[in-house]
Amino acid sequence: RRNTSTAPPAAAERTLIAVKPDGVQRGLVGKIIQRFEQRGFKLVGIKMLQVSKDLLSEHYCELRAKPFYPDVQAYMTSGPVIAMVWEGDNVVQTSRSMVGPTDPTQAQSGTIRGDFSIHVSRNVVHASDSLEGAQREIQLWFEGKDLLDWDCCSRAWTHRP
Ligand code: IDP
Repeated sequence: RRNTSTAPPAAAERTLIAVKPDGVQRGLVGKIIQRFEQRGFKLVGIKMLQVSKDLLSEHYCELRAKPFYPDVQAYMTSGPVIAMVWEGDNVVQTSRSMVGPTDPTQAQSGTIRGDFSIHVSRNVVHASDSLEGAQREIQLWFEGKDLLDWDCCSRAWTHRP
């Protein structure tokens, strides 16, 4: 079944997760996907892309004026990124806690950033920080036809019926 819009089915929550160029180069894509799968979330879209400066400046519209933005732009456009949309109860907030704080020096072991990174400018992964942000970012990165509304056979074992 294919959706034409990027909106999730009723009551389903979705977020944008992206493995940044350092995560791809370091071979961490599988490990990061595994964490979301094993937590019980459902993958509804995935693609590899070279991020353009235009896409990045839309994505980070609140960061464009920051002094470190040129570094962020060089980093995020330096190689391929894996962009994903994950779905499930409370996925926005839960994935932020799975990813850990922006600055890896503040990140607990057990979080993605806490386990795989040591510097804010190479922090491996992006996760939307709010429901509104997630909707905006999913629309920016994906077309509705590329998000699949599918039934996962383990749903009844991870979600309340
Ligand atoms: P988030 O990725 O945890 O949502 P944001 O504040 O939205 O954090 O920042 C976006 C990205 O910009 C960060 O993940 C990080 O890669 C980069 N960044 C943020 N602050 C700095 C900084 O002070 N120096 C270098 N890069 C930074």
